[in-house]
Amino acid sequence: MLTVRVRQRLGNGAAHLVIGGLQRPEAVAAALPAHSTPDVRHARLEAVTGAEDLLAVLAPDERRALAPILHRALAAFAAAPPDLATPLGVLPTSTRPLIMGVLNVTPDSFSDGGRHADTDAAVRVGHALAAAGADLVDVGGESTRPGAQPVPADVEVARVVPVIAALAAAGVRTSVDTSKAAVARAAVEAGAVLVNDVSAGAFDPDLLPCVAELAVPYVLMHLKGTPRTMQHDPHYLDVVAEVFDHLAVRLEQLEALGIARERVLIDPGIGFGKTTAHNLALLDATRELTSLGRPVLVGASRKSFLGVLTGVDDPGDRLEASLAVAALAVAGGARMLRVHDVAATVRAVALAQAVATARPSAGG
Ligand code: PMM
Repeated sequence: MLTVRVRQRLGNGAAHLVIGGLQRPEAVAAALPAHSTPDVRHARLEAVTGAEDLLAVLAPDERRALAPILHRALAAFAAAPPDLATPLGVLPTSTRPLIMGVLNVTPDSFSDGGRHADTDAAVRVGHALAAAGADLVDVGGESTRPGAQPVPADVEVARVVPVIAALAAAGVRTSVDTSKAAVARAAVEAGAVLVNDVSAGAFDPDLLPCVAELAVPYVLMHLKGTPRTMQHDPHYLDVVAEVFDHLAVRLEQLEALGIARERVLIDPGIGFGKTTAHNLALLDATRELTSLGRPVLVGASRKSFLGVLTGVDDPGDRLEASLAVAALAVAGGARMLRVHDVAATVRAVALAQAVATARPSAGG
């Protein structure tokens, strides 16, 4: 499949582009003028060129196929993405970065007491996240930490549905963090307005058809492997190119399954089958992901690479690093942040967003 990643737009109408899926990238590189500095790496063409100059050197069929993808990517790059419609009103992704507060309803997060006590405690935390400024409370009943074992669907439903129902009844907007169709369905029926799936539909073949039917927004995240094995020596030839192309291909597949692009957020999957170097390369490329024309979600809060970089073992003590990464992601164009420390992130993001929009031409 043809993919277009914009790395940078230059003032003279040219852009630094990476094109995947060309039939003969070397021949295209040879046909471009030297000042385009064309290069082919891992079968992808990289060049600094105007759109028309690039299209002019392609064979007619490939030109026709690439033109709409290229023009869409150039228009979308660094531009404000559209808002997202949900059953509980619009998520204003066009105007500001949104905050998704993390609410893990797993035994290790709410250890003592019976089921009812767990639910009450989780609902209280959900209210606190919303009061602190979370636009969405992301409720998950299965740990996706490295090494985590899967949980049966009925157990996951029993954990998340009462919490989502109670929060929704109180007017708190929730998403469900699940890769299972049965859980997604029960959660949306209980009031969740978005399905956040770390597997890109790879763990349960029924999930994507279910999301198409439920017609709610969907987070499409990149993950290499499974949570149980993903941190066993992850390897990429070019992590940014591979994550980007994976998301581009999956967006097409989603559309074919009836999940409109307009409903999808994309997420590079920080920490999911990635080393510290991979995570940093992806964070640095946040703006490039905007070429796909969808709001970018970044979930880096408290993750272990922040501990590696700062020498902080306890995830609860990684606040400063989490805030720094949130601010950098917003500066790079991220439009949703999945975080544990909502109040502090809201303040950090307000500052980052003020800088990002200070210049009238900054594009929101
Ligand atoms: N990270 C975790 C869980 N769910 N969902 C999305 N979309 N993106 C993420 O980065 C993400 C996620 C794992 O983090 P946790 O164990 O701190 O909840």
